Amino acid sequence: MSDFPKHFVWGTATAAYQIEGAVQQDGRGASVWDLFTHTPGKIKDGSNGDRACDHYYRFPEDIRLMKELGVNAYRFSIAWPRIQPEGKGRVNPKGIAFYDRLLDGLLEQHIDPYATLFHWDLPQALEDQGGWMNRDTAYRFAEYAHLLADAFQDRIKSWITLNEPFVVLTLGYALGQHAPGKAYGLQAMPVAHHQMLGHGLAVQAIREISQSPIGITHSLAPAIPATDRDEDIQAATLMDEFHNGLFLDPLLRGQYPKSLVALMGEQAESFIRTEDLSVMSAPIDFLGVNYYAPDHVRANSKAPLGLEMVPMPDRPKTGFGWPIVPEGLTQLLLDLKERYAEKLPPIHITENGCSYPDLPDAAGKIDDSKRIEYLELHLEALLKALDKGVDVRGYFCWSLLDNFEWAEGYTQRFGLVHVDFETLKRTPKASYHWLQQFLRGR
Ligand code: GCO
Repeated sequence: MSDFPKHFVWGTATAAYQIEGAVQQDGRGASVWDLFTHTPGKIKDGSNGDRACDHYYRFPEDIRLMKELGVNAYRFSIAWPRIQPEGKGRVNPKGIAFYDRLLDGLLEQHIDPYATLFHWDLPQALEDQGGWMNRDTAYRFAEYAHLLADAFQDRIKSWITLNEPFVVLTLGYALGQHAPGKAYGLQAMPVAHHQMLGHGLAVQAIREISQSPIGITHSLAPAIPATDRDEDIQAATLMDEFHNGLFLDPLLRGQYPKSLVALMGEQAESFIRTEDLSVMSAPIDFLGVNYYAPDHVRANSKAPLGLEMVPMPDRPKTGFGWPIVPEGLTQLLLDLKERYAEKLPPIHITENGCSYPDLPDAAGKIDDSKRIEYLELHLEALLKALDKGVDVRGYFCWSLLDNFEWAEGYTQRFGLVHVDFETLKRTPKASYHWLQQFLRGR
């Protein structure tokens, strides 16, 4: 093949809380990230998403940037608290109206909307009832999905139910580093199960109304042992099952990895019901894969799961300190193909990108050559997987805009477009122009 297929999907990705701002405008309810970011000490630079990129008001300019970039798709997320301020019941018409306008703007420019229904901004009112620790939230999520399908029908060209339930489990409920800031450790496992149950119920709810493809986005990574010692190899195997298998096995096989059922122990009986696994494994049309870097794993008997993530000393790093390992993307995709074979649906890379402290020079230009190199290397790695028969249909660069990077606040910049968070001025970086040129040929 040695080039991307003619009808390959090229997009950029964002998320509501990271770019929209307008957190108290037009009837939006509070999300767990509103409370978390306004709790002192939670965010590295003490910032929040109250204004972010002001995308709620500036989305026409951002659509123009996508159009000029030459992408044919845009992955964004719908803020649940804009649609149902209490997470259930009452629907906020101004919330529906905002996404109506956004969809119209995208469709006018022939940019296919890929909508993520949950990208971490759970309505606080649901968290007050236990959030994803509470099985009821799965059913509230399905109701929310159903009303979105009813409101937007097939103007949403692809539905993505959840974004990265692994990160919600680990950072949101096990370690407390993300909203809602719970540190339940391994007692947080119901969060994994209830999110995947919500996914399965939402697939059923959407399919009652919409014919558009439905998928889910997972953060996935190959697990690399830090040394060839047996204990590190075993630790990497466990990390692979915890990071990848915990979500992909129920989704694609209708069962949990045996090692994790043992790990969950008795608590598993308290939240896993037999019929749940068949709901979770409802056939999907695509699997969204977010890839940034591998998991580099070492055994540590004192750590939870008996393992820890360690730096990769011999690899270049991004501005975020993440190792640059493009071959990890090829390996991940080949592993998925081998493990799940005919159960593996087509794949979209729904996020890939890097953070660097990009600032304009005296002439106002931003020469982010390292981002260009990162993207080139990862697209080459992606092409290697396609050449070996992995069915990848699309690639979404994270991110269109510099934005609110969760617990890092505005200290990390992932955008193809620089945002001055004082003036909100958008400035396309060199990587934007590079990608524009790359897409022109396609
Ligand atoms: C994620 C989230 C994004 C992040 C991006 C950079 O994958 O963690 O989907 O919201 O901002 O990945 O960390």
